[in-house]
Amino acid sequence: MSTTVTSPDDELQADFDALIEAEQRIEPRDWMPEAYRKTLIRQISQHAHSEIIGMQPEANWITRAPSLKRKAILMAKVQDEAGHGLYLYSAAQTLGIARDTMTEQLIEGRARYSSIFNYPTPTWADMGAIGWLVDGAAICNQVPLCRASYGPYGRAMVRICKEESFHQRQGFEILLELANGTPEQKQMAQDAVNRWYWPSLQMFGPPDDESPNSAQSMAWKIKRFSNDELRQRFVGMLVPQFEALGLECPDKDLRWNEETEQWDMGEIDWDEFFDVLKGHGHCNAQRLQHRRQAHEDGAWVREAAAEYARKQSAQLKAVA
Ligand code: BYC
Repeated sequence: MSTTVTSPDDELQADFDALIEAEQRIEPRDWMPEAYRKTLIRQISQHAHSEIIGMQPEANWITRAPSLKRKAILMAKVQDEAGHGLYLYSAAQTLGIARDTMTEQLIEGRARYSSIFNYPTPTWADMGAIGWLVDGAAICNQVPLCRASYGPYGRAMVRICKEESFHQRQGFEILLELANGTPEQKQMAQDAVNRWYWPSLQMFGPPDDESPNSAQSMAWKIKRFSNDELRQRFVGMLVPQFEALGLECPDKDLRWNEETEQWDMGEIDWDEFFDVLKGHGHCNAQRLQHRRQAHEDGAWVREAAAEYARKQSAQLKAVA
């Protein structure tokens, strides 16, 4: 009689597969394949860096917001983004990577962050376009991530999505006010939307047939939908919102296709996208330089916090 010999690793893999199959969450205490851990670190750290770098284009307008109310809202939004970065760095730390390592990878230019944050923000309407389009795309991408198979990532996403919804509405409202203002204000809103529309579609990542990570990430239930599926969903959401704003969609080829029941879109400039990923966008160098400077300027805060923690722990030991 023959028996099937299984190694301890096979059993662990089988337990992991069963958890994924049953839509259960993988938690930091659970065994996981090394490739799953690495994929999560790649995506979560990139996501965290995006939140942190993403503070810069909007922070650029805090001192120039057109009213006290707008300034308070923008400050709250930018602070929210810092919070998102911190939840996500914490989620990545549960996978065994140190915060310092992730920071080093970012400031040395070895880590990715979303392509979208390498575009400039020359007018106030850019604050509206970022909130509406960039946070809008982020929500579309992140709502399914609330069901990501890795517990700490999915849970961080729930809170982040609630805050992103507020961000998206405040952006829409800025644009609505401008679109209903003077002809110059309406034109400023249209120009900003023209500049942010295509990069916001690129946020979802390359087309499915050029997305090397999607298939495995979907099999592991980290990603729930493909890049193109989410891009479709996003465009479908925008169409009635363009009408409500009274602004024109920059994609003149956009059509609903009755046969495929999909949006046929104009050509997305993927050469530009890959160029930005290589570091050649308008603001790549500036964003990294600014982050590096902020890190250096904050050295004394980190040193003071470490010294305070050292004294606290010495005091506790003395009492014990
Ligand atoms: N930008 O195989 P693929 C926010 C890379 S912040 C740069 O499809 P995957 C906000 C990709 O990493 C929220 N790189 O990859 C903050 C991969 O390269 P590597 C930002 C991109 O991972 C402040 C390669 O291209 N959201 O909302 O399966 C103010 C091939 O791609 C991009 C997130 O970070 C891109 N756009 O799917 C306002 C979402 N797209 O890593 C707002 C979390 C692709 O192999 N991330 N690449 O060297 C994800 O959902 C997924 O990682 C992606 C890509 C859909 C982005």
